[in-house]
Amino acid sequence: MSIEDQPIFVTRPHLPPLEEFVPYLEKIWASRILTNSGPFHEQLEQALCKYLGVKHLALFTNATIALVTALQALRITGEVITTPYSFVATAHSLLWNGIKPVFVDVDPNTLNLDPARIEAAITPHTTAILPVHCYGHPCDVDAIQRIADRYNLKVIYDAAHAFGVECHCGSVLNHGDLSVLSFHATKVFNTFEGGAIVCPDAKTKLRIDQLKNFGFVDETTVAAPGINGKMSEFNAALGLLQLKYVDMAIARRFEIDKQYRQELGELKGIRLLGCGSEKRPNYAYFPVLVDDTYSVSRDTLYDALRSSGIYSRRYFYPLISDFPMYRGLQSAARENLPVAAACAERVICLPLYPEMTMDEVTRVCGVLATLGG
Ligand code: T4K
Repeated sequence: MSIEDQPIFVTRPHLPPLEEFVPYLEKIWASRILTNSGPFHEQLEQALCKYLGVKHLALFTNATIALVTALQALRITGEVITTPYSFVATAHSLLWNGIKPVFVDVDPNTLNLDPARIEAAITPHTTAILPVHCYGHPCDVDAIQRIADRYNLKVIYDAAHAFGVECHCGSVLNHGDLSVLSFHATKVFNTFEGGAIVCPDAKTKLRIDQLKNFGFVDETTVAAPGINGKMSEFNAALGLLQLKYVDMAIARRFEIDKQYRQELGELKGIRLLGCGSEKRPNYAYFPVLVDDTYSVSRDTLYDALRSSGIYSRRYFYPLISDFPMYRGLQSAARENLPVAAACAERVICLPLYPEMTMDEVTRVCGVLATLGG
């Protein structure tokens, strides 16, 4: 198979040199501490707080369980305002808590929840807002907080894409009541599977730590119906090692993002999403929107890329509100979500990962240019 025929996937997880991981494994084997807040777990929580510039952080087995637990920790009930333009786990976390999602449309520039549309969706049952920093681009955190303060609502950010992102006032993870990160294989920082809740105070962190450990307060007391959301020592050890490389990985992502922008910037009908308002972006994804002025439809482009061995993804299509467990909701109606619906029909996330070569970027752009020319 020649280099031109090698498949290119939307992402490829960054991994450290295997030999550097072996000493961590030796420590685990020697101590026989495999999970339940072991030494690597504690070290990673501290190291991440420092790296991310946040006060408290609780590690989890993945972001989905972390989202479910974040809602439980703040005793959220009734209705929660959220975005239809996300990975399905965002809304699933509400259903797992018996909460009704209320979908609100997104801003056409950021594809994040549009603050101008939130107030109209608030009812006496609304208790919280669950926005997503989509593709790692910060939401309008100040506008969302103003609404939350006015109506006494909690804000939980799904920050699955926002590892390391800084907005105008430092880490974007310090906004809202809680933020949830994902360390899944496909993310900027991965621990194979993993996630975390960022929280502002030790009391909330204690409650979250209890909830992720079945609700145990001590050996004989269970205070709430918690879940098993704990991160194992294997994943935590890997996280410690990955952290040494994450700045390098983000720097490399920046170079690839730049190359895409140079090669695609002038291509008619292909709209690149701006970098957003972040002071420190993480270049988690490279979404492009295929407009009517492009020569073919989004799906024809998607198929053409596949025929060339390039496996882009339509994140986020279909909209969450179109899945069977959501589409009966009043707020899921298409007329309520015109911007999100249009973007879901037009978006393609092109491959972007630290080990991607510039030749591979050019190969991807070549397909777009040939079809569009
Ligand atoms: N909130 C938001 C906003 C999210 O985007 C996500 C997850 C969550 C919450 C929940 O987080 P977690 O509970 O997962 O921590 C992927 C991921 O599975 C998912 O984590 C992610 N969002 C979502 C956007 O993308 P798929 O179904 O597209 O993944 P998959 O397996 O097709 O992987 C994409 C490509 O990546 C593959 O074609 C090849 C490559 N790959 C993938 C994996 C898993 C590898 O090279 N190695 C791997 O191990 O959902």
